[in-house]
Amino acid sequence: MSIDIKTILIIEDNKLNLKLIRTILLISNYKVLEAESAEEGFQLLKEHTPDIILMDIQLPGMDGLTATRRLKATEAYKDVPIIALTAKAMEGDEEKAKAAGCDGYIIKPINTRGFISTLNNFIQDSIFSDNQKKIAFNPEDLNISGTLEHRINIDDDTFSQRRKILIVDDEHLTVAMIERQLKIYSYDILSAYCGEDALEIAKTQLPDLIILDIMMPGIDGFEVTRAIRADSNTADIPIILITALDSKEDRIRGINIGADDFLNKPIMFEELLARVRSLIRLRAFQEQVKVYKNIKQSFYPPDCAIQSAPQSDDEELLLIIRQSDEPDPLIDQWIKETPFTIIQPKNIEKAISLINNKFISVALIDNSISKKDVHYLCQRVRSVPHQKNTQVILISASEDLNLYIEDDIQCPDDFIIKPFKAIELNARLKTMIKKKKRMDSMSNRFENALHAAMTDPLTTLYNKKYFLHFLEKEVQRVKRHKTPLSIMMIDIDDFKTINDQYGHLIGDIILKDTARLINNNIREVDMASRFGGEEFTVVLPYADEDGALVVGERLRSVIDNYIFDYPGSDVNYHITVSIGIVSCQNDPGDANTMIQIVDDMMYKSKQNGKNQITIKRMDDESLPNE
Ligand code: GH3
Ligand code: MG
Repeated sequence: MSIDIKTILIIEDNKLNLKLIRTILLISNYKVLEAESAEEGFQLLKEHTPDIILMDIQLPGMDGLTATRRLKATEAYKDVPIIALTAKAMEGDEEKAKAAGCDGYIIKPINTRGFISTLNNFIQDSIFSDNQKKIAFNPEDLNISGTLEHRINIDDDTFSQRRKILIVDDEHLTVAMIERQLKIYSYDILSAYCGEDALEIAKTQLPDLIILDIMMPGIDGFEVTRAIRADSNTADIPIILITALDSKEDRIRGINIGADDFLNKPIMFEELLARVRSLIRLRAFQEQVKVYKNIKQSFYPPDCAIQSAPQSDDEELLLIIRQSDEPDPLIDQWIKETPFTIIQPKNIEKAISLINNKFISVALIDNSISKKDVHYLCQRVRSVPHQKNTQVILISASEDLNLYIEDDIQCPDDFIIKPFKAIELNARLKTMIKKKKRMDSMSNRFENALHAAMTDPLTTLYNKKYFLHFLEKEVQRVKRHKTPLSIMMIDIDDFKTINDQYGHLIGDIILKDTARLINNNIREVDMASRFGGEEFTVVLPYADEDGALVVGERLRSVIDNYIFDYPGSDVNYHITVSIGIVSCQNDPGDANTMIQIVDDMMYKSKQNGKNQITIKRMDDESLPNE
């Protein structure tokens, strides 16, 4: 039984959170099902069996805890891990989630960096077997009435859609041969017999991959590569160059002008398929990065790209896994002379431990270990989040490579046939390291940028930009659905004195703790952010004047009664806050007006003696005069 891509069902009504979680999951090769309510989630469960469910606690209609209780009481689903998504860690939420049967919880805003590893922990801990998955699901068990249309997110087609490959060679026979073989694997094939046609097809059809012969009359493969890289529409399309055997210069030239990989003539099909698959994976990845970029841009201007630290090739670690009691002079000799840093674990267990704990660029697996172990190691490398772009090469003496290519997830990225030439292997490793780095820098850059774009580093609350984005969306929602909305501004009283008396370091710690107190004492649907220096905002969807006042008074008194007491300091600090609130029943005007009014209300609290709340209700009549 092959290990398939894990399926995650997200039940979450906040579209932005949904989109963020979806993107992170897709980028990490999960399949994503999504529902905006528990009822919709149940409908999806009739036809799909996810490996894990991420359940928002606060949902319209049936809430997440009730939904969890029902799923856990249903035979077919009792073993599917359910992770509660709690918007804020309200004290007691963890217990409530546990009592309802949740297997864990993740606090929103999700930490984009730790999210996947947290999730993987839950998946690895689960003892869910395939037999259990197949038990018929009876929707009656869940008391659902009526039907809802279910939908699967279109983005996950990235991993299943048919991919277009352009084959370019002036030898018709070579094109026909590659075409016939790749068609078996459900790729759509385009063909061209000269460089001019290749460029035309590349521009108009935007294939997912180009396999390109170097030696052609007219425009040769190098020139085609250069032209494709120079056009921004086609610059990202992966290119495999077909070179004559022993053409080291061609390879170096090819790398320099931007080819991604090479194949020797005569073409060996297993090699071809491995390279095609690994570059198509790169392509799918690039597309997901684009989705990621779009989300980021939806709430942050495009100036926040964080460059990942450039690494030199010398820092790249290579792992070679082989039967240690079988000396192999060829490999031994290569290890002695290669410029790369190689680690050789003594057995599979050591190899796994290295895969889990080190950053490996390329794992070379010798076929002296069993086929079962080769598959296991491939799958293992791909399941460790920080090695998701690590390349796997199988070194094989056998020509019978098709033994290893049945399954995409367990298939090596590339093959090297023994006896190999050291120069050949080194050149191949160089292109693989380059590819891995490209993928790493894309994922790091966007994960970092996304995280930085949303959060305030000191308090880890959302930042002002994200607050503005969120408020804008809430205002639109209120206009459509005519539900109440309140916002609150909280400013620490006399904070300058704290800084002046005790220093900015203590000031920072108090700011952080105040943020935590605010975050722990608002509802799950509320969203707290750091608006500026010692000023915080809370958006309270669905809260009217009375509701907002209850939350405001709770925050004011929690902070007023809190003693900030730190180890190593004998001072007990105390602060108070001034709060402004604006509430609207159905027409919030626009976000800027609300912010202006809530700011004025906060200043009124200051003027009236601090440590208090001033509230204003905005309604249709009062708006134009304010
Ligand atoms: P008021 O009661 O009128 O709000 O008085 P205040 O002293 O709190 O307000 P003021 O606007 O005069 O000063 C705000 C202070 O907050 C000054 C600034 O140094 C401090 N502050 C702003 N951001 C930070 C920060 O990130 N860390 C620290 N430690 N202090 C900060
Ligand atoms: Mg202040």
